[in-house]
Amino acid sequence: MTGLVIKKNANLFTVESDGKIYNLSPSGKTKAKGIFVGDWVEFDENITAVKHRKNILIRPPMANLDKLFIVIAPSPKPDFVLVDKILIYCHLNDITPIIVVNKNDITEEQFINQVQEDYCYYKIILLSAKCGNVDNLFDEIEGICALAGQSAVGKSSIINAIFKEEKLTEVGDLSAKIERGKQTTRLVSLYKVGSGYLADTAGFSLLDLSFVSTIQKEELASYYPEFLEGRGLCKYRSCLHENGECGVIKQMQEGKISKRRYQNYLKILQELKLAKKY
Ligand SMILES: Nc1nc2c(ncn2[C@@H]2O[C@H](COP(=O)(O)OP(=O)(O)OP(=O)(O)O)[C@@H](O)[C@H]2O)c(=O)[nH]1
Ligand SMILES: [Mg+2]
Ligand SMILES: [Zn+2]
Repeated sequence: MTGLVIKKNANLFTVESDGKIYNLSPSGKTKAKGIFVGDWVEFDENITAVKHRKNILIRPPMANLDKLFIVIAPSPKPDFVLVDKILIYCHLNDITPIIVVNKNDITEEQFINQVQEDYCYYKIILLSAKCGNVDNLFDEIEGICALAGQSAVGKSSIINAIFKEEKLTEVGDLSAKIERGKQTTRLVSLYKVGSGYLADTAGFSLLDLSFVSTIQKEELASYYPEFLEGRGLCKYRSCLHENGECGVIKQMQEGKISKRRYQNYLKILQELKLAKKY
């Protein structure tokens, strides 16, 4: 049979298959440390094989992430370099990013307008976890989803609001809810929400973004969808879009590319260059 690993506890795995739950151990050649929450596995009495995975995250440890909600809020002041790094991470790992502006109850229009301008190539949704207004996010859940974002933007509040509305179905029934409360270790579990799964990553603030230093500097601009047109206009194909006869700079000056996105691109580029030096 085939199922989805929704929880891992040491060497014991909770697997969902056709709406049924199985508690399984790995068999001889499959090792526990090679199986992650989010993995599709084959099993009989034990887990016998792990199916090919499209991506793997180290922190939080999970596999096959389809969609990532990148949460920001007017307060704490957003770290947009961080947002852009997470977006690059999504592009690299075949994950659909959605930008979530939480704390809509205290958000000024100007803040939202700026975010919409900066991230016009991405889907943006507005929420207020405080007001229990999380339907926009609920409706977006499909496949395996998780939340990311800096501390205090409201990730735990969003997860709690979703779980409180009894929108937790089947797999995540009451027992799962009770368990959530006492989860002290940094384990990930998947809960069935709407037509997909939401990872309970309430204890995690950030992804492991050390991958950024492994990107080639020439490659970086390709992770900015709005740079595509401008890149075709640069004088040199090796252009890093820092100066000279550059289509990206030109488009930024013409207001076709967000200044903030461009300036933060330069910051990330500098970081790459520094990392490569050592
Ligand atoms: N006004 C307002 N405050 C909110 C909203 N959502 C969360 N908060 C507040 O923001 C603070 C941080 O919320 P958390 O849910 O703990 O944030 P977090 O992202 O989980 O933070 P970490 O666990 O540290 O990563 C709390 O004081 C919440 O009450 C909202 O929609 N509106
Ligand atoms: Mg939290
Ligand atoms: Zn250029």
